[in-house]
Amino acid sequence: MKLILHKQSDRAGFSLIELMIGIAVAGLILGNLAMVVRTSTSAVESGVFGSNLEDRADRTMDRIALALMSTSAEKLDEVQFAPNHVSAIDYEVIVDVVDGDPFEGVPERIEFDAQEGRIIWKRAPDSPDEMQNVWTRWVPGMQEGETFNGIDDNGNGLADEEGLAFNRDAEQILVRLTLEREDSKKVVYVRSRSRRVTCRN
Ligand SMILES: [Ca+2]
Ligand SMILES: [Ca+2]
Repeated sequence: MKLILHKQSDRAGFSLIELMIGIAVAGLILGNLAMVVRTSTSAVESGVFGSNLEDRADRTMDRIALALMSTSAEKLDEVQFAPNHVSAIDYEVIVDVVDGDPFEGVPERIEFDAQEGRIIWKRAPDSPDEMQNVWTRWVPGMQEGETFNGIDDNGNGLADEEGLAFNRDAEQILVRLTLEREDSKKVVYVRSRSRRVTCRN
């Protein structure tokens, strides 16, 4: 009987140590788990942030391309061949063709507002009837990989091109767009798009 009691006492002491080890191990596991959850949440957030910026770059490029597709390249004299480029474009959408001659609508303009980092679309620009719409924000002063030094740093044939840049190639217009945005943790995301747009004849 004595032996049995002694064994029970030993067993009780061992259980306490086991419990303490168990608590410590559980604490470690929970701590690691919390770290994993935090890391994955942060990865998901940064993934979402990056893909939102990509969507915005795609949508803005689609709108620019759609507008330029509806105009005639003959009217886009101000858009020059590389290495020259412009950051605003004036055009008129062809709304109809009468006896073979295009009938153009109201003048429109797509321009880069460098001060605010925005792309602005204007209908009837510089007139009392002017209407405008901001197509996107977060456009940096210069294209991705470009710095203001008189040379073509990013190797795209244009020197010191702005966040929105147009240049001409035969009857096509080359559009280049960079978006840049900082998240709450000061991580900078950059997304760039370029497209060759064929204008209507
Ligand atoms: Ca360049
Ligand atoms: Ca440069």
